[in-house]
Amino acid sequence: MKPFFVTTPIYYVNASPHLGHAYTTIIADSWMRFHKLLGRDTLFLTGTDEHGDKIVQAAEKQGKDPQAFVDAVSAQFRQLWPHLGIANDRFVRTTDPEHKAVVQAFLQRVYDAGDIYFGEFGGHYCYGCERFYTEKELENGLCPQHLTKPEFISEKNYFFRMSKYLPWLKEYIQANPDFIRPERYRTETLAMLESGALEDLCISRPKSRLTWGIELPFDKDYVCYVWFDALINYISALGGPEGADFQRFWPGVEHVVAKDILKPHAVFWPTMLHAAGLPLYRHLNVHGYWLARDAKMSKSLGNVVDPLAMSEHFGLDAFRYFLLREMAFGSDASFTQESMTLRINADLSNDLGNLFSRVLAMTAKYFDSVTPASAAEHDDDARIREIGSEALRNYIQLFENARFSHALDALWEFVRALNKYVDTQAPWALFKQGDTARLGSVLYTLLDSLRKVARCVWPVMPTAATGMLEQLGLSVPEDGIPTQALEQEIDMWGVLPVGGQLAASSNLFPRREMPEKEVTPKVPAVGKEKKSAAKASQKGSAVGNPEEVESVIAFDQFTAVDIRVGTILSAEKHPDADRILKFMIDLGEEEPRQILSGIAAHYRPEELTGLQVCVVANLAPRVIRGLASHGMVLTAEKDGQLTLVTVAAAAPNGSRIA
Ligand code: ME8
Repeated sequence: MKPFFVTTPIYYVNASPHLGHAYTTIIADSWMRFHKLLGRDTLFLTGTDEHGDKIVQAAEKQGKDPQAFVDAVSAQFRQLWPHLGIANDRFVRTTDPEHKAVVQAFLQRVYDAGDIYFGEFGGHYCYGCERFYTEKELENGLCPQHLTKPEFISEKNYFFRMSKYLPWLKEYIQANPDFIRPERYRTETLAMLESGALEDLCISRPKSRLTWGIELPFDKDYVCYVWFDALINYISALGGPEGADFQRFWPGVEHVVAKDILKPHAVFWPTMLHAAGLPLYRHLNVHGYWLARDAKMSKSLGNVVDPLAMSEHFGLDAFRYFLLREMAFGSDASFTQESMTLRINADLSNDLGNLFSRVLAMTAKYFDSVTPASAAEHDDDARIREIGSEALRNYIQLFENARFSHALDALWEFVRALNKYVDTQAPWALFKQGDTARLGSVLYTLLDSLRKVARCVWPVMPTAATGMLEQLGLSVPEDGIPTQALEQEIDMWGVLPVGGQLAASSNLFPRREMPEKEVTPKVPAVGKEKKSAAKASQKGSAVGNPEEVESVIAFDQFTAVDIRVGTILSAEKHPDADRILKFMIDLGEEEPRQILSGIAAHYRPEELTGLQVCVVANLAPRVIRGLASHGMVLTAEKDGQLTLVTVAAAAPNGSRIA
């Protein structure tokens, strides 16, 4: 059986790990564990991406030198993973000397083959993406990722002849339908290739502009472009193309990434590998975004969820299960504590946990917690075994193909059928009738089935699965991996030894209380205040002035709004909307924000440059007539007259208003 090698993206160290990073890494961990259960040799790689402008700026902000800064943040990622049950075999850092050496050898190889050339170039540079965009790739003149206006930079640089390999890549993707999956991302990649927007790739940055990178082996005045450097981590962690691990693991590699980095993985990376004469990865597995408050979870929007806090609150296994089950791999999903509570209570506490504890309790009551023997065969037992075998077959097939949510759902068909089996067989009635033989068969069937379920869920919920197996009186090897491969489990029944001593009860997945509902502030529509106040007074509200009661918000609601001081760097009319001004505002961040405001009738743009204003910084971005707005400038309104809210004395940009 071929070894299985799974990778996550290497995460930027300009921000601390959040739920999005945890999701990809938990997927990779569960997938690795699943392949261990199939009996395969596995390797699981993650790491951190530590070069480039963004990192230098983040370090400067903290007054640290880049190396000290990257050491600290990389350690945060590395230290978090074991707390989330993540058992990566390797952790690669792009500042590792071994990684640098492999990147330089790769560059030299492609350079010697004639696929890197030196040329003058002018392009639209997005500092957020740290890359050049061609005119065609921009959307309304903006970077499609950050919705900001890139800067036009013209300089001499090195280029990778990517365009030479694009026709070959298109053919390869057409000939290998699941190379990029799910399908929608394959289609998106083909559309990119057909659009004609892709050109050669600029792979250097002059040291006059950036020194924090890997020096080009053929020109000491340049460093390597971060993406060219970062993608090579997947082979530098194997010791490079000449390493023994490369021979062993590379052909079976599965990359897991989110859709934000589709292009580098679906276009840059395969063409780079091909140009270096190396075989491609096996699959690119692309998932969607976790959304919070309807926007992609990201540090700049201030809507990130702390994975450690969630796993401590809900329980690690339940948290991992929720992530894999709730998001259909490939689509976006919303993260709320309500949905997590509902899912955990329904699937884990009710369907699985309650079933398991009932079966153990009945075995305790009727057989002193000793596994009973199964007597004569009954059609209902044969039927439940059929359902079980079918569910396991589907589970294995779907999990193997990165359809994690569907796989768990397929397994839960069996769990739900077992619950029905308890109800229809009614062991309590068999006990009353004194039918001990049939009672033993029913409980044996249930216990043996739950053993199967426990084995299947081990990749996702290793601690709970081990707990279940131990409560079933089975000894679990230290690494949790049983000797027979999971496929053999499909049609293998009657494995649980008769006479084993079982636990008398179990509470693996305690029920969760619904969190207090997130209250959305009720903003009364203009003209409605009086009516609602009147309603409140009719009801005889006991607390003070009814008008005040209606307008009260919780302190948390107030602090959820992130208002900051910023300086207007430029202001101009929106080209397609008379009432709107387009500002570039410095909020003390890495780059200025573009914010639109409907005050063109009240101010002339030229009088606003340099003014300090108050900005709601964590509002989800909106596109107004083709231009994006990343926040809202506060204004005061009286009788239709708008006045910008400003500060009484100069304050540092980014100061929080509270
Ligand atoms: O892009 N939902 O690093 P990065 C789901 N260094 N997944 C999310 C997410 C969200 N809201 N936010 C982040 C980089 N992720 C490069 C990668 S690889 C050679 C270089 C996850 O720190 C998801 O896996 O921005 C996404 O692709 C990755 O974090 C981006 O991490």
